[in-house]
Parts: sequence; C-alpha cells; structure tokens
Amino acid sequence: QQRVKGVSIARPIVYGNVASPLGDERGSQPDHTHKWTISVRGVNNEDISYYVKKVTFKLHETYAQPNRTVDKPPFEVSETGWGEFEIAIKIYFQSISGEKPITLFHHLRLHPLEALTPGPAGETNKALLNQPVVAYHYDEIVFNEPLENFFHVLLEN
Ligand code: SLL
Repeated sequence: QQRVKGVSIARPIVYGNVASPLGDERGSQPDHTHKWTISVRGVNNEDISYYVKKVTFKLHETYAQPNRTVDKPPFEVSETGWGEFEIAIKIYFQSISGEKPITLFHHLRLHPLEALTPGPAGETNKALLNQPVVAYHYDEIVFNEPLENFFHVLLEN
C-alpha cells in the first residue's frame, strides 16, 4: 500500500494522572493513602479510538498485576496506592495504520509539588498535602507519510 509522500499528520494527546488522598475512605489496604487515575485522552475528551487500538500501562512491580491493558476508551486505569513511580504507557495504533506502538513515560504524582517545597521559615504546608493533584502532559503524535487508507481515516475524524 502507498504512503502519502511529504505529508505529516499530527494528533494532540493528553496523558497523565489525577490523585487525591483517601482520608476516611481507606479500606482493606490501610497503607494505601491515595486513589489515582492514569489516562490517555484526546484534547477536550475527543475520542481517540479511531486511531488508537489499545493502551498498556506498566505499573510498579509492587502491584499484583502491574501490566494493565485497556482496549477501548476511556484509556485509563484507576488504582489506590502509597507511592509515586514511573508508568510506561504504550500506545498501539489501529492495524490499518501500519504504525508501530509508541511508549510514553509519566511519573505518577500523588503529592502537590508546592507541599513538598518548604516555605521561607522551612515549614511545610500541611493543608496543601491534602489537595488533589492534577499532572497532565500535552503532546502530539505525528504520523509521517501515513499509509493512504490511514490518511483518510485521520482526515475523516
Ligand atoms: C517509592 N519508588 O518508594 C517508589 C515506589 C511504589 C508504590 C512506589 C503499591 C500498592 C500496593 C504502591 O503504591 N506502590 O501495595 O499494591 O516511593
């Protein structure tokens, strides 16, 4: 199949996590202090499944099942835990694209950065520690010289 020469198509993508302290909701695993959700999304929640087939999230090995596969939107994993760690996010594209998967990395954030930075008197802001965290990256996926059929799929969506 032919590639469309000299053409690059970019699609915006948002990935990262939200997290909030569990407080009184702490349940069967009392060492778990936070709940969090890691996700891959389109901008303005645009459905990306016309070009994304599935996403795998590789969590820290302290999780019983660290490899999570999500094969339909929303491409996200929600969990509880106690620590921050790096998550490898592998995005597989629809077969029609002929594209290889790409891997993005996100450092799961549970704590607001401001809460970790001591104030002028060396004090920590305890109130901030209990605030939810939002840590998203905006990026774009670029398809260089896409296959012709895939090019049409991209333009139709
Ligand atoms: C740390 N390097 O020490 C990091 C590792 C791992 C966090 C954090 C597991 C939860 C569970 C969990 O929260 N792991 O027990 O399933 O801070």
